[in-house]
Amino acid sequence: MTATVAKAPKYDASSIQVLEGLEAVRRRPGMYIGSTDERGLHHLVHEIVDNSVDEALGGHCDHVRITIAADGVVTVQDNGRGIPVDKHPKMNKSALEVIMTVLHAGGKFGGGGYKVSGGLHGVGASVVNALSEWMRVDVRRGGKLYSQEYARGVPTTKVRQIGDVPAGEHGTTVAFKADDTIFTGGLNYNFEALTQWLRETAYLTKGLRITLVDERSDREMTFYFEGGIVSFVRHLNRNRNVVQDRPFYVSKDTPACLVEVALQYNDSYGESTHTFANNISTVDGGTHLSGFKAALTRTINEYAKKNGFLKGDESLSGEDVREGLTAIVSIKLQEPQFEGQTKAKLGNAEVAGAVQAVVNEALGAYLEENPQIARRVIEKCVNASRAREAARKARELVQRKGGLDSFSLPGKLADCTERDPEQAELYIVEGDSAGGSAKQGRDRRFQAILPLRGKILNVEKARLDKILQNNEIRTLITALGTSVGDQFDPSKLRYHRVIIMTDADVDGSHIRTLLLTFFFRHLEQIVIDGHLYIAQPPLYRVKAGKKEIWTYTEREREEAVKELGERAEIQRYKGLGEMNPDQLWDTTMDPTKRTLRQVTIDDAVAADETFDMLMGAAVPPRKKFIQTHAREVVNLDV
Ligand code: 2B7
Repeated sequence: MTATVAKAPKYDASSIQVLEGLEAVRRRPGMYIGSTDERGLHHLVHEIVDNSVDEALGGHCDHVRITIAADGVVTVQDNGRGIPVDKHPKMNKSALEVIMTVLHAGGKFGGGGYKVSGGLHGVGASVVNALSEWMRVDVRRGGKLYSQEYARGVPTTKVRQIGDVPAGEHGTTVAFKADDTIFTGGLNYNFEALTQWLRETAYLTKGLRITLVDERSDREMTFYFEGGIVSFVRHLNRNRNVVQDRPFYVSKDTPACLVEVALQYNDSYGESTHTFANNISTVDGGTHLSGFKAALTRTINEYAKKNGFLKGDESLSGEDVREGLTAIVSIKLQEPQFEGQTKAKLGNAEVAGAVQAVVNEALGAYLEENPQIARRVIEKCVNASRAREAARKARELVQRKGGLDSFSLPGKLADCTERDPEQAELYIVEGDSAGGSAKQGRDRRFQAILPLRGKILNVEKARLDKILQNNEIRTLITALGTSVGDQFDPSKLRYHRVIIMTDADVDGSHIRTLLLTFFFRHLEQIVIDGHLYIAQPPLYRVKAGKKEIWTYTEREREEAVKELGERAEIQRYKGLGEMNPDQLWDTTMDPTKRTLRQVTIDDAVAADETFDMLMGAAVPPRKKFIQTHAREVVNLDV
């Protein structure tokens, strides 16, 4: 495509304003699109696509197609009404040109209806234009094809009619090449990141078909969900056993906002509620979430009482009614206010009451009309409530018997003499024999050893009351000193280094995963505070004469053989039990020589996902990701 060279521009008041606006955007792009890295780059695509989504929300468009070309040009095409091209009376310019060149012009156009494009940044097409070395807009409207081109936001052509289109064809096409003097990291659009966002957008925009074509890698993906957020809920529950076949769904416009809620229970113990305002994911919740929770608790309690599921003054807590719940709460409103550090929490106060009223009414009616589903849901909530009560009693009982507090340290624990948690370490060791070596090899002044026998319970699939029946878990909690559940107090941790030491084989890795799951699920603060570690026993001993080298990787082994000569003897360690106490100390426990991996959580939500994948039923991919791989900490104490 060749750009027509601009004629000398005519400088009037409005064009000077335009230039100043574009200047401001180019000088401080971060203020408008957040950043100029990959996220910022994707932001450009979001801004343009959001305009198509708004057309779809108004019922004027049902397909948008996004193409990423090999040269970095992104083309977005919709079959909406086409941006108006007629003269804007005040500006004396085509409406199209105003929309594409005047900062914040968007708000003045196409009034009425809810706009996702006014969202978090909601800066509009003119900002994308200003940050593009080249842009072109084609409008199909009233049987004609119009077009205009721009360079860094400045028109290089007039809005021209360049042809005809068949009757009934209409829509807008925006093509742009981001300015690589601003996006200095390169125009590397990430297919996965874009599909993730587009999939979510398609769920939230019922009936809109979204196609992403990646010409760089010859990939194409189309998202279309007839059921909108009902499909979203079904998708989230796709690998679960559901309590009701069809999700509950309500959509209602209120003076405060348009409310849409879909929910469906499954037989797990977890909760998965996602909230959105104007298609923006509000991961920190806010007023729409509060309104939803309040309505759910109230409606279910009311129905349960009225129909004799609860005795006397029994009632279900919010947690009880959300056990096994999968829900999407999506609202659209005129002027969303996003709060908090990450701007991921909805602040509009009037929304809480609106969502609450809509859900109260519709869910109440749903329960009345579907007594069989209501019974199943409420029995599930009552079970949850009783289990929670049982867990509380079990904990109290264990505590009274001295089972979870540090006054009754388990017999299997070989404690250290050090009493200052900062100096003390606890090695959790797999099996009695390795435990024996560790006990003999350790420095008993500050190293405690807790041998665990066999596999601990898979905590992903059980509630706390059940988990506390497991002896190995009880022993571990007692040794840690923190208790668990609502009694959990991380400040009582007796050792500031808790080190998981398992064999370098499949069983060892399974036990390690089970332990990690337990820590993530029930003792998360210990992980967050950086107290959890994984020991790194060696894989080989390479020996020649009196010289021996312990190696922890295949590469180190090769190097050791080179160093000691071909006649070196290589011994592979399969289990901790194969090392004698001195060897275990030398290779794995001596603070001046050992390597520990610190376990970190980057993102709790994604941690869930990883553990679900590893341990539980398969669940949906969620938005965040997580690092469960531990960071390397070499010779921590030196
Ligand atoms: C708020 C501004 C940006 N706009 C319209 C009408 C349709 C329309 C648009 C659009 C991106 C890539 C292909 C309204 C709205 C401007 O005013 S923007 N379609 N699509 C779009 O930008 N897609 C419109 C009323 C009557 N006729 C047309």
